[in-house]
Amino acid sequence: MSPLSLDLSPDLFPALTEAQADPDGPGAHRPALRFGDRSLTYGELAATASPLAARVAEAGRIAVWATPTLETAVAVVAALLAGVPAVPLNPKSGESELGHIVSDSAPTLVLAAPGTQLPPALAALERLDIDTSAPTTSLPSPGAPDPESPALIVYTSGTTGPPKGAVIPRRAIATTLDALADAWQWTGDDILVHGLPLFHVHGLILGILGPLRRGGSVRHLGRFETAGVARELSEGATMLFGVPTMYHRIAETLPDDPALAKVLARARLLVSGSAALPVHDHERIAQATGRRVIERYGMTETLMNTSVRADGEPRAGTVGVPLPGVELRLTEEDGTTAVEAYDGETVGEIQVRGPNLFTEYLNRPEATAAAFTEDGWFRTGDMAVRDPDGYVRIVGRKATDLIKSGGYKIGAGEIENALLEHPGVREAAVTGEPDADLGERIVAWIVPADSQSPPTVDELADHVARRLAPHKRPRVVHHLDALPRNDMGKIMKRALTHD
Ligand code: MCA
Ligand code: AMP
Repeated sequence: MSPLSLDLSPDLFPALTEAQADPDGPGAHRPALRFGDRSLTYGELAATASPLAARVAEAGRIAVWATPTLETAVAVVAALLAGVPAVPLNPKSGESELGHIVSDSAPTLVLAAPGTQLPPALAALERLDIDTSAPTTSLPSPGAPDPESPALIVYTSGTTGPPKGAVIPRRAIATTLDALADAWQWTGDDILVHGLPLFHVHGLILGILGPLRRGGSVRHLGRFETAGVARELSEGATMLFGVPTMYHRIAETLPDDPALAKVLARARLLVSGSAALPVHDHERIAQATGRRVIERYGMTETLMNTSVRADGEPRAGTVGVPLPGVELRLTEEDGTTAVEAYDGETVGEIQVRGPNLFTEYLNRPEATAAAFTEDGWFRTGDMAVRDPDGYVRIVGRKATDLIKSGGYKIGAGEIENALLEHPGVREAAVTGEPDADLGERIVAWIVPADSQSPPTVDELADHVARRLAPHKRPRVVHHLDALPRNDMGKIMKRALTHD
């Protein structure tokens, strides 16, 4: 592992500061962001984001309607320049999820692209349109914020109850991005392409703030499509970020698309994360392109923990080695005794410590305390083994009630609660089952209120999508006469199998 000097400087975007100081200099003309046919150079981004930063500087906390657009990137940069914490909202969130996030995070303002219609759950908030069209001269940024101050509050699902807001300080963003720069030899010359959503760590922090911190650029596809990936890589993009579902779709497309294989072969780095990349997809891509996808492992609460390094061996099925500055250990069942073995077979829970960690779950001191050991290690809940050379292989998860579908973390409990609010459902249990495209798909097991006319899968999918979010909708529904329960009345999910 190479040494890394951790830059805790509050200036998250030196290239932007430089463009602001010298609006006619060469740095100001470098491309920063591109979404479809709309783009901003560093000079234009500084000129667009700094007046917005001045407008929001007095807000306690802001929400950003995080559509996959230029506006979202500008709004988040403005919040960071102003030192005002931003809560990115999934624009497909349903009423109950949005209502929870807004009442929990209590933003004073919501920033949205002009013309976007906002749902009733946001009606009580003052709205500010994000204007990217008419850059004026940039204004000086407000004072340098404390590195420990909150930068983003990102909502993430747990096994039960509604999502929790992970408070991510500026220090964690700066250090994780610099650690990745070290591991991936990521520089300002890189051009990143991706089509990830902008309300989670992967798409927003790595995919937008990452290139901006390096002084490089990002081209966002609006939505993921293999044709868009091929086009951008053929027009100069050097890196691709995606979740395994995206690489699965690439692997499926490759046999019929030699042009895609050609441009992937030329890319500097193909990176997968947010869930395990199946070895079969890894190998299919390697075979068709001669290139291996590298995996990195992270979490909303910890940002990035490990990665295969650009100068390391990209071994299928592993997430590489701890990033510079990150301490990682495996622990035994008791959660405190460290596993010393590097034998590729002794399983332990991954715990991490380092400047990449979040500060707390907003308004949830008990949940925050429970997430850490007494000596400050964060319990990830991920189970892994370590190879003799230190490579980490994730082999499972402690909680069976967490489902990773399309790279999204989804709690079984929140879907069960939503299903129980449907008049046609008397009892409900939710599990995940393997899915070649999504990794896991959500399965609902329900006892209908009326066995003669049970609700259909579409009805329940719509119900969950409207309340929570479309990616949380069940894809399969089984009807049962009763749920299997133990003597204590607890649902035995392991007994839920087909037929
Ligand atoms: C379908 N749709 C519906 C319904 N059915 N909408 C409302 N009600 C319904 N009943 C819509 C969907 O909203 C979507 O709309 C379209 O139909 C297709 O949906 P679906 O098949 O579910 O998904 P997909 O579009 O095929 O999505 C696959 C995907 C997506 C693109 C891979 O899952 C994705 O973007 N995943 C990324 C997750 C991610 O970024 N995770 C990072 C968190 P429309 O077509 O309009 O969209 S993890 C993280 O950050 C940590 C730190 C880490 O390590 O990275
Ligand atoms: P989230 O809470 O949505 O940020 O998701 C974090 C979780 O995603 C981790 O705890 C892991 O279970 C999973 N994850 C992220 N990256 C990887 C990876 N490369 N391989 C396997 N699992 C991953």
